Amino acid sequence: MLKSFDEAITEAQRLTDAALRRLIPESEAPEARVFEAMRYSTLAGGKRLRPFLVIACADLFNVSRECSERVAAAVEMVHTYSLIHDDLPAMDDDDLRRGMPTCHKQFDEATAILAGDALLTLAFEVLAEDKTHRQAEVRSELVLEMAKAIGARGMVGGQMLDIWAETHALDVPEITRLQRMKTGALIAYSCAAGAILGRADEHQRQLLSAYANNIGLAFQIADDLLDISATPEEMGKATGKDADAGKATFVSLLGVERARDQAMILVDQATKYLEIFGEKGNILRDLAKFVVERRS
Ligand code: GRG
Repeated sequence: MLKSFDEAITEAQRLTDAALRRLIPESEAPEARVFEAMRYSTLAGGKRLRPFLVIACADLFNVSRECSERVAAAVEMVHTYSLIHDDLPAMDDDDLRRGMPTCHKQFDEATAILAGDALLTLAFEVLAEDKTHRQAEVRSELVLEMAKAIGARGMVGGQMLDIWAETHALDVPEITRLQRMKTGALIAYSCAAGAILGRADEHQRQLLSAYANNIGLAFQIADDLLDISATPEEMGKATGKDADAGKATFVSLLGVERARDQAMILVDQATKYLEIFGEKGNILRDLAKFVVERRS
């Protein structure tokens, strides 16, 4: 029987949390503090959107949950590392994340840097382990594509551009490139990972990649809209910081109405790429809508 969207996202959250608890054990060793900080930040909640994408895309190809939940947890580790480092005084200097003190506030700066580093490294360890997929070729592709998505040509490069944008006025194509790298690349990897695990053919991979690129941008536009309309309580973090810093966003460049329309167009386009998956694509269709309708 096909699951409802709410059941599917709750299940993905449960699987991801359980995998994270298993993969980041508590420690009694003198270095326990770094494990504590890793668990603190990864288990602090969050929508688990990226793990959900991994699991939902892998489900299209009937991948076992033992495999997809490990990749989902690895993606969430990378996402959490990026949040921990983004919150540091040298970057955004934020006090609140997921409704709780940021990692460096709860622990200290050095511990937060190390917890981020350790999560990033552990993610690659998990992807490379036998349990993630019995075929070494699949594991190697998961590792390679992750490295490409989050390095200087992907997420880290996007973050560098974001810092550069503090002193340079960006136009819409430039903001689009920045966001594709900063947030879009890990979202795209989440979908690609499901297809890699499922040994999808080239056509299926291209369709999922096009779907991911569209929802990645829609996600960012929705985030820009929430940044000016939602409360810090709803978002679990400070809001309005881009506007205060005079930074260009999709909303500042397009205006609220056009930004909202553009997000809806991207969601419509995204769902068109799912046609070949028939009913099995329903969860991903609902997920595309959730990305723009969410309140946090
Ligand atoms: C490598 C330091 C470093 C940063 C990489 C991705 C990134 C750049 C920084 C993360 C900070 C940030 C505000 C990114 C914008 C994208 C965004 C809204 C992230 C929050 O993702 P959600 O909404 O968060 O999925 P939850 O808490 O639900 O997981």
